[in-house]
Amino acid sequence: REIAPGAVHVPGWLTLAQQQTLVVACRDWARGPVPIRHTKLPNGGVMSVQTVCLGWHWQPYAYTRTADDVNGARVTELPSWLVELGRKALVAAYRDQDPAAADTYPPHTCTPDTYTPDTALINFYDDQAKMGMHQDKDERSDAPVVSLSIGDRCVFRFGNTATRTKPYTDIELASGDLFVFGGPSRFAYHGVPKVRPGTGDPATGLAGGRLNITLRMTGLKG
Ligand code: MD3
Ligand code: FE
Repeated sequence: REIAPGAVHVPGWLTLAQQQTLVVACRDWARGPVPIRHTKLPNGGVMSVQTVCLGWHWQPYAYTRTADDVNGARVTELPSWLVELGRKALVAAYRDQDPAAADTYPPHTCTPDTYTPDTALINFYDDQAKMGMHQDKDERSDAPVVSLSIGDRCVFRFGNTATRTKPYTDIELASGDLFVFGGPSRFAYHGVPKVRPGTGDPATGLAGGRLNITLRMTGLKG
């Protein structure tokens, strides 16, 4: 389950009830005050993924408190229950995997007890949506990123820190999966080359697209 140093995949970590709670919450956050939207990039591009943020608004390529590229509204607060979930995610991915190497990632700057994510980026993928290879480097912190996947499966591409091309590893992410990216993997290139339409379970209300929630520490104040 350790894909690379600091990059740990925990399949099926979220319970069905947690996934359903997150879907309901995401539907609510997507309505506003800042509605979910296809982010416009400064180069004129438009992302195929739709995104809504909590805590801080990701406005490519900076974090702000108000969504000046959407409607100017202040973003929804990050609820404390998501901060708690992020800490439990670090325990599951790092401490529980290898108690001897407990709290190795990132090197002692952040343990599950001090991990305090201040932003969540919620991405919705329809059948055609993709995310190109990129690094997440708008945060002023090397604390781990926690990723939660819900709904349709996808191919997640985990690369290297030097280039957006090979070598990379393709991994299937399914509903309920946790992935944590810390330490040497925090600034690796990654992307989502394809979703697998129709692979979510309609019986549980988890069909019709893919949700990914990432928890991050921006390192910003105010
Ligand atoms: C590895 N999201 O929001 S989650 C993103 O599935 C993003 O929506 C993808 O990439 C998605 O920036 C991938 C996995 C992920 C998230 C953040 C990372 C992997 C990461 C940050 C550093 C390294
Ligand atoms: Fe990313």
